[in-house]
Amino acid sequence: MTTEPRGPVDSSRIPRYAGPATFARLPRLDEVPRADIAVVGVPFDTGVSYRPGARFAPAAVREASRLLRPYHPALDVSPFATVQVADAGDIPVNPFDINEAIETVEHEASRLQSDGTKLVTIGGDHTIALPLLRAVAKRHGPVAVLHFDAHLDTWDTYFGAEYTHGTPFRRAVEEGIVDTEALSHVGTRGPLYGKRDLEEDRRLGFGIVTSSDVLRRGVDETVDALRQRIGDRPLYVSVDIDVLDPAHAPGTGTPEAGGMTSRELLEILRGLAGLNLVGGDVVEVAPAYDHADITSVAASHVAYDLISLFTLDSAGPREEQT
Ligand SMILES: [Mn+2]
Repeated sequence: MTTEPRGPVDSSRIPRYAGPATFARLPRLDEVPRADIAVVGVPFDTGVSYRPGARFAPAAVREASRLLRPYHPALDVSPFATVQVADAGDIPVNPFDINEAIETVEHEASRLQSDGTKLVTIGGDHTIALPLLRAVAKRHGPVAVLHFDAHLDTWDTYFGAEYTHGTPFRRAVEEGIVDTEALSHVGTRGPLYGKRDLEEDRRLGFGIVTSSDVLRRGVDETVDALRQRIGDRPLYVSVDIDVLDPAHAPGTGTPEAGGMTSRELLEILRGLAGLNLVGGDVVEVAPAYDHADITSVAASHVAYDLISLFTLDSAGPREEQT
């Protein structure tokens, strides 16, 4: 690429709170020739089992992302100056037909990735992880999955429905689109229906780092274990914001006490630098239950860290950048 990436609106000239919101004030995808990384919203919450409202998350997270600044000191990278990052808007999905919505997400995510663009998706409820995984598996084959969540999301059905926000990772294993040697849940906690939930989850191939494991082992040991399991496989990172304690993410559909802090989550994400990241999402923000944008701010930082990790990957090792 000979042309410089087009960066965000200059916040030293136009205040951050002015104008319509795109993610981090980035250009829209239709304002640039192509993007290395695109942020896309999926305003969908028809798959939820408890509180609805995640359909409003893409708009809320874009608003909360106005304060993101262009340099990431912990990763020593300026993502928006290094590669072209753009906001691809929202994928318009049918709120009345889950199967059609899943097809639309798969189709649109595949289309957006067709020229090598990597996607950071803002949900939406967790149902959308299935079509997003299908789209990355089409390009990369079965992928390793790092799944941050209070819940397993490997249940079989709810009220007879196979496609819900509690079932995407079981469907993904059944469809053969994930690498069952490298599937991990992080931050799991809270009551289950029974011990069988854990047995079935293990049988599907998942390893679990619980919320209390993160507390007891700490971030570094957690990161080491995860990196060993992932190796150099193509990796998809799915972040259900309810992995955070309700103190750090009150605005979500199925809150559980005893969760990670936003600091722990961001530190673990930064520990993934250098891995072969091929896609990521942050889901389950439900703004109507939020207070002072706590949850949307956390989600905007998760998306920013995913973008920064992609940038390090695209730009090569850090020492080669200058
Ligand atoms: Mn989930």
